Amino acid sequence: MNDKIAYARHGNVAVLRLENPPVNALSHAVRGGLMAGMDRAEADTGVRAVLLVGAGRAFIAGADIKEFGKTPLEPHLPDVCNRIEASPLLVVASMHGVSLGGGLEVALSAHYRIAQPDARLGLPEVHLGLIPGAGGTQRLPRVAGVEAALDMITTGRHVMAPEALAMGVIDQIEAGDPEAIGLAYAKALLYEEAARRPVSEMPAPAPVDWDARYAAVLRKGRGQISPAQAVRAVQASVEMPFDAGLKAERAMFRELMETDQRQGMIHAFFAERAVSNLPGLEGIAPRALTGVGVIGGGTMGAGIATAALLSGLRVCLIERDTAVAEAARGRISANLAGALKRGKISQEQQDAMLDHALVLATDYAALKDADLVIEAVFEEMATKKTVFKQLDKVCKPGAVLATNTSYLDVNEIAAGTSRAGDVIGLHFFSPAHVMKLLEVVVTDQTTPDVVATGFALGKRLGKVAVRAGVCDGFIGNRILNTYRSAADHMVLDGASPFQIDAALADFGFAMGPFAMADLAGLDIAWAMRKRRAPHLDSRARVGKYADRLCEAGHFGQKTGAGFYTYEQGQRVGTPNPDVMSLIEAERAARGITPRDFTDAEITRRYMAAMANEAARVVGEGIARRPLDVDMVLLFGYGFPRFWGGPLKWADLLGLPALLADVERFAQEDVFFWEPAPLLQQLVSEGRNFDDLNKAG
Ligand code: 3H9
Repeated sequence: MNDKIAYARHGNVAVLRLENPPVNALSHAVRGGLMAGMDRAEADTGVRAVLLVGAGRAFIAGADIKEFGKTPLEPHLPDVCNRIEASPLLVVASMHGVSLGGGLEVALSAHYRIAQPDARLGLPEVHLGLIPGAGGTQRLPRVAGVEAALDMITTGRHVMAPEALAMGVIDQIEAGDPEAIGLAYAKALLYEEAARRPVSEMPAPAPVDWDARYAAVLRKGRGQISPAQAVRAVQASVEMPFDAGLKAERAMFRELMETDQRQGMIHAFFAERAVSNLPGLEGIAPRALTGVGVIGGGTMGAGIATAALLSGLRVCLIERDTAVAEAARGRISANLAGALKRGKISQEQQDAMLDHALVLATDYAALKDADLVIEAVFEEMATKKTVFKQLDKVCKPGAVLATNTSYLDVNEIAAGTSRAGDVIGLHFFSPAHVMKLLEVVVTDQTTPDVVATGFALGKRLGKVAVRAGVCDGFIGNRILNTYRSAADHMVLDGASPFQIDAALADFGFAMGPFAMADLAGLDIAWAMRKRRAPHLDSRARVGKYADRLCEAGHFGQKTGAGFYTYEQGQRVGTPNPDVMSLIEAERAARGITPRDFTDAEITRRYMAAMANEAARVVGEGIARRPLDVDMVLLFGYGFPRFWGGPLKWADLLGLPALLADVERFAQEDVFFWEPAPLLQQLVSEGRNFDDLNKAG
């Protein structure tokens, strides 16, 4: 026994209580303690049953992810599970909070399972680039059938206790103290002389069309391997005897453990949690937030207001006249109706938000009590400055004044007020009530408690908040601008936008840059190009074909045509036949002889441009750490989670290889492909981006 497993005797039941806060992860010590606990219970005269229960807020959240990538130490979890199941004693699991991954596998090794009504169960290993590796793919199909098991394992989705009961994964639901309930259940089972019930002895479930399932899951995963591999593991549970199935599962698990995808996804898991931990802000209390103001009720302002309402904040939204304000209310109402439809809020909550929590006004004076105001008006410095002048006049002392600008200089906006320390950028992504990313843009003068308030708001709204410094485009849009240019250059030199989109979708992006531009609206990038044109370095290459599309009124999805053409109401288009002739005309005018690009070269150039600019953003201190950039791209730009982010991708590729790419490409365009100083420095020191993450 050890300090991770408490042993107690209650009559003829032995209780093994896991005590490994915060979530009872199955670390080496816990696994050892469970083995020893089972030995002790079996040797303890008079004990007839064992109850497994977790202390604190969860039964077990799974294997200890921090141990992944290190040499696995005995006892291994599959052996612990088999040991539990094979016990001659009756084994009961009492589940509360979460039972995830190895946690559910331990429970499935018990002979009976009881759970709290709000308990959550799941096998989320695919989100870590893995499959269950301690019998989950063999035991779950035996208790719940192949369909339910495939659904849970390939999606990693969590299931609430009532659904788990209906699936046969648990035997009973009861509210109360997990240990007391588990004890009563174990005693009742003993009283009824219930038999041991090892899942491994249950009959194998019925087969399905495995190849079709494999192909469907592979397609849906956009290049992610583990969900498809999970289909093969479940197949083994049907086609092989239990022990052979376990071996097959173990082999697949070990193979996946060695993949880059596993590393990328585990990086994402920890980075998502580390991103909001802000060195230097420890102990700094955020300002109180009960009511917020939003200036502007367009798509962005309405989305921000919706997010704030959904989080329980009061919202005062300012528009220029009553008619426009009513249109904003319509947008918010439609957003909330979506939340109601998805079961996120009740009808009463929706009514309360619209009738009481939301106030629409046309006079800035209505903001006098707001704790924080977010401006979401037209992207133009003069307009923003006018708004901030008025806010400065009406807002109470201590109110946080935020701008949702996506690229303007927040220092300049702040300087136009008498309270620059209270000014911050809060850059939401559209639709703001859905997208998880929030860039918290900190100016030279923003005070620490205002920064803390930005992060507190992000947390309250359920966002992944990332600190960014001031520059054109902050972290995300600045890097986007660079990799979009790389795509543009490839189009000028011979690739088609459609080949580029397809290659990047194969890499795992939700969408390629041209399909994405169609979705965002080609007019947005067009306006940006016009804004930048006077400041552009003469060596910069910028294609004109997209301008030609815009001049013809093709702004992408919203006009039915852009790089692709869209049938009425369709979001997936077919290549616009006019695009290639525009591009060919431009190549001819520039004297470019087009050449072929392979898909691999397209991906390599696009990623190299992204990672090189990301390195520059970190080197300049715009992002604090490489992982901050990774999270921005993951949560705001459709970057494939299984690569962990552009700088994790760079680490996995190897920084010398990345630098060699950049230097090779620089032979064609020395201006665009200038290596980032930080990249050069890390290569010369033999270090990588993760070393910087670890250094904080
Ligand atoms: C597995 O089980 C493989 C097996 O099939 C086979 C093995 C052979 N390990 O998220 P939170 C930490 S794979 C280590 O902020 P919440 C987390 O880092 C595993 N640490 O809280 C954080 O630490 P810190 C399958 C873990 O309430 C703290 O706990 N299981 C683990 O929002 C609090 O976490 C999973 O994939 C872990 N397994 O959410 C479950 N889990 O405070 C992954 C959490 O230092 N975990 N921590 O930043 C989760 O989904 C969420 O963390 C959970 C709690 C829902 C549990």
